[in-house]
Amino acid sequence: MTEPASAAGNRAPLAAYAERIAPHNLAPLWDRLHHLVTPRPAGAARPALWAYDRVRPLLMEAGGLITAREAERRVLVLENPGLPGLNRITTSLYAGLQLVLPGEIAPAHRHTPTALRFVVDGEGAYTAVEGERTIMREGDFVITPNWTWHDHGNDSDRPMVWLDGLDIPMVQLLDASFVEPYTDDRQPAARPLGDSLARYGSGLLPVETRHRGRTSPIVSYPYDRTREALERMRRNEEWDPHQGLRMRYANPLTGDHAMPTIGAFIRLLPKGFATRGYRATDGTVFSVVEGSGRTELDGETLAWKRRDTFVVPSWRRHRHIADDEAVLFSFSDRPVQEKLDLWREERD
Ligand code: 1HN
Repeated sequence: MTEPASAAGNRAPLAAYAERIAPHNLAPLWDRLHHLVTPRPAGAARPALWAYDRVRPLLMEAGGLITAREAERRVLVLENPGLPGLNRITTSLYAGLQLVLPGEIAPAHRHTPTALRFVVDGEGAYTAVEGERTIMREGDFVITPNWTWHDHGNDSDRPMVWLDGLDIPMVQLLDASFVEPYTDDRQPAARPLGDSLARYGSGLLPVETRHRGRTSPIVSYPYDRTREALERMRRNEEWDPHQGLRMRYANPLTGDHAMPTIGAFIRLLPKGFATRGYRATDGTVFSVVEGSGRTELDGETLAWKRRDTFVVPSWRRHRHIADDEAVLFSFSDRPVQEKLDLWREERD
């Protein structure tokens, strides 16, 4: 057998071959293998920070240009600078900052992506999910399970801003996107305020009712309860050198993550605390609830303060340093990676 030309360093016949097979919808894997399966995560997402004091005036300006009703959702998409035009903050997640002005409503609809809201600024607007209204306050974590009717409104006298997190890129990947408008702007209130928290959030569970779906039945995890849980745990000084004190929002029916596709976490870092180097495969979005500090990644520093949003991509080694006592909310695709046996972490 004669040696192929490529062994002698002549790649021209291979290039010609690749061109010739392309019209047949064929491609040589040997040209692509090393990009296709990389030795480590090699996504294009970059670390980035959105300082709230910069974004807020721009969001308010949008408030003068378009109503929540016209926009359907008046949101500034937080687009990762490494993924321009893709509406992604990480490879697998969408995030945006949403503004609802006093007196406005964002009309009811439902869709197959799952959404979380994390309240950044303001108090008194509501989200209604499947007939249950919940009044939103800073630091509250609110869930809209996929294919549930939801609308927002602001009956308070202050603008309300929250961080939206959705699994849209995952739904796109699976090509399973559906959206439907409700027949009315608002859905009727079918349950009293605080109903789901009362039923499912007290360490007790209703025996006779059956909840459907994989998402937590709790619509809102209010910040006062979250903060109290952190405060009580801190008394035992349960500091993990890599995490500070970190807790996970859970589905009380299963103990699993609160949402099947998005994991949400809250963490307390005492003043002056510096976490040790850490990396994991779940690219993570952070919202600063309290305090200030910085996150150091190899070669980059993100300096953050209250209400800022920042992102640490997959497998980027980083450490958080708190200047004051800090509380960080975060979310990622960790539940999906865990279910697929893909999730990894590395601790220095
Ligand atoms: C959506 O329904 C909301 O309900 C927010 O507030 C952001 C981004 C893309 C698609 C649907 C909301 C969204 C969204």
